[in-house]
Amino acid sequence: MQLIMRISSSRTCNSNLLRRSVTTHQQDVMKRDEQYGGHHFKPLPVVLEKGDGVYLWDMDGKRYLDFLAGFSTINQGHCHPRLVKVMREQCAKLHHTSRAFFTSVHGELAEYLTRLFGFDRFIPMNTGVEGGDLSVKLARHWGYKIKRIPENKATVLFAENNFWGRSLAAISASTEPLNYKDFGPLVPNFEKIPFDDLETLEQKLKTNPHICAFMVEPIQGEAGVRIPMDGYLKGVRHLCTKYNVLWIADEVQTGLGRTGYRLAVDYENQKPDILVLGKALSGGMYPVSGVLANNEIILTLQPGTHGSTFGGSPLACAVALEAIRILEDEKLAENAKRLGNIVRTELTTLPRNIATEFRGRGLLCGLMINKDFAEGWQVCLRLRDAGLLSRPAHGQLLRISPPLTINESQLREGLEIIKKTLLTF
Ligand code: IF1
Repeated sequence: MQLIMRISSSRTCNSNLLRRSVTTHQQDVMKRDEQYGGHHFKPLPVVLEKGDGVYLWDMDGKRYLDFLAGFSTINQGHCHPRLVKVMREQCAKLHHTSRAFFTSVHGELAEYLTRLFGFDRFIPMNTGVEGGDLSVKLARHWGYKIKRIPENKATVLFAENNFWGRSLAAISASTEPLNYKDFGPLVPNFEKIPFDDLETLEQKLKTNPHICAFMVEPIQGEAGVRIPMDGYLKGVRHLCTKYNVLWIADEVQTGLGRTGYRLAVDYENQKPDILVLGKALSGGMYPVSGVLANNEIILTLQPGTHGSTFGGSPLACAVALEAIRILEDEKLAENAKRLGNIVRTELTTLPRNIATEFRGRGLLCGLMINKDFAEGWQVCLRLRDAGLLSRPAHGQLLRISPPLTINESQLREGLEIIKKTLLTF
């Protein structure tokens, strides 16, 4: 009974958020979702039906600029013709075999990625969290087999406020109670240290010889586009090498052109031991993630120690290969770098009573809306009405992460919408 009351009250609460500008047509769809779906995620009230490049359309044909890009997944833009073509062709030819057999496209992708990023080997998975999970497994395995850590003693370090997904391992690494509270017991031997703090990192590495890895995002995404001080990545590399600990870089959100570099670690020309990719690895066409590392790490895995039904399927590999080629051919990292500077120039002119802070590198940006001015969610509703879609992080940080295919005039159109909406709120 109590549960029913809670469900119905949350439904009423959500309905209040449906502004009049959303048609009853769309409201019906949202109501059905709320009735039959889980209530673990709160979508912005708009029902989307079509995407093309940097634009999205709702069920009623209203067009929006997409300034979220599926949480930095749609780097190549919606329905990129080259991706659609490969998806169709591979689908009609051979979509799945499982890794029980060889297919040629798996090796083609692995060869391309290892050459591009300078690692010996690539293991494909499906989602970002599986990539993170595999990287932790690899680090522990390396810890026992190569570093000779005593059985069950391997410890993994994480940065506070990290986010790498929702699995039990990922939430065990989380420092956000909403993610892990009442989902325990959690995975043991995961320790957390402050992000952007080399001193504490060295302290930990010095005192605990059983640490096998430090996993960190080069720029923390979910934490609110937190950019570390210059020299942090170089320091992490130096300390991990010094103490014989693997550096796992979670580039699921920051990688593949998003920050104006092929990888966010390229900003400081650093190379992690294990690189995790996801999201834009497939341009959002199909879930593809994966892990890159050298022989010493990946070859610790013997046949049967890891696997995935879908990971590395011909469809996934063909889509990922084309998605990466698009990023390279269209020089999307360069575009992100150039346009990111325009975003910064334009949005830092907003008065502090409206926006207190701008954070960004390339097209991974966030604008901190002053809480006394408006709630981030309300700003997103107004932006939606004005034809631009995004979401806040932590209530107040307006995410600005459009597809990397966006051109300057489309970007300026979006920035004008944001500025005008905020200045006439
Ligand atoms: C949610 C944010 C983005 C990630 C990094 C691994 C994963 C993610 C750095 C896991 C996933 C997501 C998932 C989604 C919201 C989202 C997100 F809001 F949390 F910050 F992208 F902006 N590493 N990020 O950011 O990848 O398994 O989901 O494919 O779960 O709420 P996944």
